[in-house]
Amino acid sequence: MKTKLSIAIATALSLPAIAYADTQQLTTIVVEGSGSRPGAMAMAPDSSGLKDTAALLEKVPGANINRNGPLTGIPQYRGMAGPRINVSIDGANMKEVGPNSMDPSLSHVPAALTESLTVYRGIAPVSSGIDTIGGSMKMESKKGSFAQGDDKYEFDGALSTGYSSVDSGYYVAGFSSIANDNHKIHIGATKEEGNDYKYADGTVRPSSYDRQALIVGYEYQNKGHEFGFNFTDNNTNNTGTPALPMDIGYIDGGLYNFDYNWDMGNGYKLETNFYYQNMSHFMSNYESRSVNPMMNMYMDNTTTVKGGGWDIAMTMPMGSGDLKVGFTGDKSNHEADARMGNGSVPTQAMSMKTDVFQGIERSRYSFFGEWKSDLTDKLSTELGMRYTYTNSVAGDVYTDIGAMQPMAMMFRGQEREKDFHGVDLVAMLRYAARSDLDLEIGFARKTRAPSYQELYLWSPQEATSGLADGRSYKGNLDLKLETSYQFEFGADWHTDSAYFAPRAFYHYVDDYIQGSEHATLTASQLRCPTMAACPVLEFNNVNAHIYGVDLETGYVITENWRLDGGLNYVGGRQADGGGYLYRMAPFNGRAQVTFEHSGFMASIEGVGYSAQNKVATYNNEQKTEGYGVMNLRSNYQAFDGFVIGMGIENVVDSVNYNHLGGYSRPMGGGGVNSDVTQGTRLPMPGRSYYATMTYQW
Ligand SMILES: [Cu+2]
Repeated sequence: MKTKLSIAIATALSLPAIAYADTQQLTTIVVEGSGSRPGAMAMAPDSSGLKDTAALLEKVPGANINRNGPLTGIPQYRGMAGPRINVSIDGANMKEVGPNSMDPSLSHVPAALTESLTVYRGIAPVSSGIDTIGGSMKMESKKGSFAQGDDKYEFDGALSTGYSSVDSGYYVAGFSSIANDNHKIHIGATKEEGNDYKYADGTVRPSSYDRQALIVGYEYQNKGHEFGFNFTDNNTNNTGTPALPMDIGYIDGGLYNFDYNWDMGNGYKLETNFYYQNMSHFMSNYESRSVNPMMNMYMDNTTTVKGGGWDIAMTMPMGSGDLKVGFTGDKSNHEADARMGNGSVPTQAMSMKTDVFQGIERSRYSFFGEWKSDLTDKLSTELGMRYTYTNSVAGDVYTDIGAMQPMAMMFRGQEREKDFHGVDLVAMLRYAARSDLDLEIGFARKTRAPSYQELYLWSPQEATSGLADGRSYKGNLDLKLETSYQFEFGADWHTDSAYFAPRAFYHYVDDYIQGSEHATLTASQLRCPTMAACPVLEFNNVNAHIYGVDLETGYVITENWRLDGGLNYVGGRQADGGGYLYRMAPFNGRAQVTFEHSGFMASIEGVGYSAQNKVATYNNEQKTEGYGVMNLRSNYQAFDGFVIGMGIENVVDSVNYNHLGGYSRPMGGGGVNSDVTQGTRLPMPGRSYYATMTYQW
């Protein structure tokens, strides 16, 4: 695995790479699409980043996380999140088993088994996937490396463990691969467990977690042919999602990946990927939290997803550049069965049953062509086009609940098969203005078909891909697809000792899907999210602007000292005067000073978030105050391959509220209940001491 890390580092800046990258079993973050400078960085060990791969996104320009629980981090990129971002896991577009995104794709493989996380900065290329309206990310699990040369063997592996004090959490991870120059097998496993986390004024309940993961694979390479089979399995047990109305009981299941690549020479290359996934999930409002005695309603929901897909692409020389053409597609089936028990835990015999989602099938067939070329020695271009046909159907629904019968009847009588045709276009121009300055300009049109939740939520429910706004939603069978027109301008200045790469963007989104009150929807929800009643929202098409600036910068002061930082600003509002968009990352920045000397590294990191006062009115989004956090990190390579890491996060133990973290949904009042008042913003973890230990060979 050393080889792949070093490659990533070598393609990074002309700056000295962060040396601890090579000495730790760490995930590499690759920020792709920065013109001449595909940047890569390995992250310093940090307690959250070891647990949740999505946490690494806070360090990527323009990216952030909508956090609904310790393992439930939904990627946000420039104000868009959830189904608007294409996330691939080992080349597969995984489908979440939770209709409320309790298992975002990045939670499938823990950070300790993740080789790299790639984020396309700015406009994502059409070749990176379907539905890239908000961006595109790809994660690769660890797979080890082939031996170089005949009769050689390569034996890679790592053992690591870590502890964090704020949740008394630990993880253990093991990975091993053995290979010659043709064959390679690998296996890896992790176990992570932690209690409810603490903050200066108490404990957030439930926020404990418990996950085991397994990865196994075989790969073969010979004379330009590569074949791989990979299996990744996630087994999550009771894990809190305090920003949602229920918690994870379990998430179980795996992803099977097959890929075959053939490098035919002379610039011709075939890449194929096939995958299948089968997962099941249980969530409830009574296993990890207490049921509100005034409502006395016990609820659970069992869900499944079966899905699969393919990605076939061929690259060939064309004109002055390379043309890549491809055929991508997938199909997924979703079921969600809810049970309610009045005054007691529901059982098969004694409960009121409701099909929240029944017989959902969503299929996508998509073709693309992408041409990349150097036009002159200073000018290069990327032109792409993708056409996607999305077909979506839903079955009949059943409910035992009398009050919901008319809605079920109405849904059964409606045409539920929907077709969407989306055309994506990308045009980018990159210009090397000087040897140390690259400029980039880009235009795109990106589309996204409505999700099955947005279409088929037939009764007011909170199954909304993790919006966590406390509101019940109703689907809308008349939704149109979203179309975003995107403009991007970036500059990239880099010398031997410094870099500065700002980017500005403006997106106009036609038919942006968000909730709105509706005249015919007279039903109101009983709590939202406290005891106050409020109107149910319906998904509708509006128009929106999203705009902003993000930048990354760094400076190597001396051989031992370096400085890195970033700033992110995003704003979004409805074009038709309907107010601001929901859950937009506040203006934020980070700066880190790093000292390195012969195997020892120490850094001090400052993270600042400004207040978010530009909040959505349609769902009464709450404002959030600004905050600053200081983190101290260090690690030491005691001998070759053995590294100890230690640090303190939130050193001053301040109480901070993450605007992207949602409201506390469980009962408040302390004791077995949360110390956070129901319906108020969830505090972030307090001071945490952490330690990690890694041995790598
Ligand atoms: Cu769930």
